[in-house]
Amino acid sequence: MPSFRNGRRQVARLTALAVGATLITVGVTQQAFAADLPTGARSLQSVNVAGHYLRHADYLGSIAAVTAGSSAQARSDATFTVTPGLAGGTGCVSFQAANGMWLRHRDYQLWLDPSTTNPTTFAEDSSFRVVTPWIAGRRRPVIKGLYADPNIAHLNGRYYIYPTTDGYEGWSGSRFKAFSSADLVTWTDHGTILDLGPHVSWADDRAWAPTIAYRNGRYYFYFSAAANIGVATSTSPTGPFTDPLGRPLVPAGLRSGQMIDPHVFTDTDGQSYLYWGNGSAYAVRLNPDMISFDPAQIRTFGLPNFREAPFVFKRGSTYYLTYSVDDTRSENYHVEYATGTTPFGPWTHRGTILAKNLSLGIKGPAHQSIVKAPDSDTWYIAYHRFAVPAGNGTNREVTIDQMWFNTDGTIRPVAPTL
Ligand code: FUB
Repeated sequence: MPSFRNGRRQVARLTALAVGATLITVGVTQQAFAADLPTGARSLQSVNVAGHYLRHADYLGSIAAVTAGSSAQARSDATFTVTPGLAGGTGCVSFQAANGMWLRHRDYQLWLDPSTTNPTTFAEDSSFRVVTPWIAGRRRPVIKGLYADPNIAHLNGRYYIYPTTDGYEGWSGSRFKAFSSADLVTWTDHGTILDLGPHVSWADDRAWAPTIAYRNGRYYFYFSAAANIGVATSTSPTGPFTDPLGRPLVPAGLRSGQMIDPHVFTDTDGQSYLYWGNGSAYAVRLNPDMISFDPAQIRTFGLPNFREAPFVFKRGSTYYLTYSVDDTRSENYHVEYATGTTPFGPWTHRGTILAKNLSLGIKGPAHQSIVKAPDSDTWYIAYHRFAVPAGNGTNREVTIDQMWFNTDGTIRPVAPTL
């Protein structure tokens, strides 16, 4: 076992620790909400030194590289049970190691000690407040609760996410909600924007995978419902949305596979395209009214491994068609992509950009959507994964990571983060 008795310089870097879905900073006075408190066993990954975790060795804390291939001892040393703070008080936590000792500070260094050490100060020395972080960081999941299939868009000066409301057996949810944010960090819940029961006459359940588009002062909300695709419109991105057709835009059975997972891409010339599909990928030009198209003009693409969730964006003159592979119930659900020179391809398959990371407990990360920060070449990918730590294919959560390009325009594999 390596020694970490190398003084306070290294230990002093431990100012900010990512704990599960919560960013913790030691030493700031503003408290977080009690609901944000992490509980249970966690590993504490450094915010600014990738792959390094808070670890104890020889009773001294440090940050150390820990991977799935590390020894059982190293992985155990990097696991703490997060408990209500021994010193008491809202937003206060303590960290107990697997050997029963507690993380505490002594002479400004971090130590592992039994609770019998210095009984007068032990509780305070081994308690830390959950507070507003010193450095920018994102809370995961970005939307609290069970949501999936996030469609992220930048509209009217704000970011919006339109997800599937998850947590229902058989994905049988019936309502759509919207969330918005100025900074991708703090999200406002706008509540239900479309409820299949009262608002849609032709479907009552399987409210899945919506997408949004804007044209001429109106917002167009495309959604899957009972394996059809519908469209609803509003003058606001947060609704209320109403169904102008009174029937599906893409009815079940129009083509092979489920008529689900719509996405609308609007090209720089103003032409909008509807993409959708499960099993087969389809695309068609939308008419200028945004609520009709010529069925004779539907295209289908042969995309390797395509399952569902086609999402197209354009960078420079290159069109990127991203899509989800495998089954959303599988930890292997992941994102692949192809590039083309037009919105209809031809498509060149480029491989995987996002997949599970079991060393972080990240499973099934896919059903992606991508947004560019305004006036920049900064790109973000929103996607869902099995809720961490105990989710599955119907208990999923939404998160966002930055997405980078190589100089040749290919997309670098996204490192999914907690
Ligand atoms: O959320 C229901 C379905 O699961 C979506 O339509 C698929 O893309 C998959 O994520």
